[in-house]
Amino acid sequence: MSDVPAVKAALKSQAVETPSWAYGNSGTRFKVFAQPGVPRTPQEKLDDAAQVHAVTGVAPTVALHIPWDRVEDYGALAKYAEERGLKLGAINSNVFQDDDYKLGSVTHPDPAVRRKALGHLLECVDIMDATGSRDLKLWFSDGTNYPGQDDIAARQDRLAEALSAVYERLGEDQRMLLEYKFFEPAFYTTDVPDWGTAYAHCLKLGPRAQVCVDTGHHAPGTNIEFIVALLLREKKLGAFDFNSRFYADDDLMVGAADPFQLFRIMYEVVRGGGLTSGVAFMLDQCHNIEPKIPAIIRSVMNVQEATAKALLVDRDALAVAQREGDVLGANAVLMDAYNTDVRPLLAEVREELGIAPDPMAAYRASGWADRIAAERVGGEQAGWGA
Ligand code: AOS
Ligand code: ZN
Ligand code: ZN
Repeated sequence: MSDVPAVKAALKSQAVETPSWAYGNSGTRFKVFAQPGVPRTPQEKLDDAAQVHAVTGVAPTVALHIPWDRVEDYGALAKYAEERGLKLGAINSNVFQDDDYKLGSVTHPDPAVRRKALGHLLECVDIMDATGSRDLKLWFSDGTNYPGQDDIAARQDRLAEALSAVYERLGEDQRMLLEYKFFEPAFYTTDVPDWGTAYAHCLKLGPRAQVCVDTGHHAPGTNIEFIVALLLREKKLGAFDFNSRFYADDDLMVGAADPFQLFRIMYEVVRGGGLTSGVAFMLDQCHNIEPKIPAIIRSVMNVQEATAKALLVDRDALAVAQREGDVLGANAVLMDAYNTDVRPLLAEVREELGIAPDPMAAYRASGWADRIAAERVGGEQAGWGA
């Protein structure tokens, strides 16, 4: 049976990183529905993130996106975060929104565009130095739309060259997280389409290059927990971008579409030691119609619930059933954990952390939503609906 104090300790130490862009307005290509009180500055995004951390107790870091969070002084922004009990997390680069990147960024056929893209990635490492961030997250929209449009293998060479220049620039305690996505915006080839491509590049680069698994970036039916198990085993799982999807890269709240899948993923994380090996549990979501801060709180809670259930799996009983070839018994052990209502356990964990047992109610009671709606006028669009 599970050791409840150990389960609680693991839940208290798990940190979920929230993305700055989830606090701002975002939408689909059809419409951005503006919401009252959304942040107008990176500082206001941090103010909101501090509310999420205050009521959940487990969201102490915030991922930034450059240039959406561009400021004059990143050291000062880090200090601002610290004053609110937060730290700045992964720096997300952006080599997808300039006209120059129509045919790619680091894989573009024109060396001048490649140089520009690499310059941005290196600038992101400078920013990491100033913010004290550990992780650089790289997602490339690079790819082609038509067969013959460009040389598939040559693009891999160009990608490898840029990645290795960035890798060389990383400090000893910094990491590079390479994110893959099977399509969109490119519709024929994508230069980093899958975990295998990301893994192959990271393997060549070295131990400070690891893969980021965005849960919305796979073809329907893909067994994501298998990928997670394999990457963990190879010490190449660096991070998650958590969200959920019904169709493609929907960026809905994690755990909303398929909580069972999230549990299966978290079970592999727990089983593979990923709770303590530096894997970053980041959210990458866009809240288009639901209120932002409560949606982020809900997502953090969903990650915690899946983690709690994964921690409750009776590993000894599972091992016995597996050894004995007891197919149904083994499955039942897993399902027992999944079907446990972990909400009372998490309420206890929160009380032990000195916060209210129900984060949603605590946020509602805080009055923050009314305050920002009154004080902030003219909030910004996050940048895009990815
Ligand atoms: C794109 O689809 C991705 O999920 C990325 O993680 C992207 O970098 C992120 O949305 C912020 O730019
Ligand atoms: Zn992502
Ligand atoms: Zn995405």
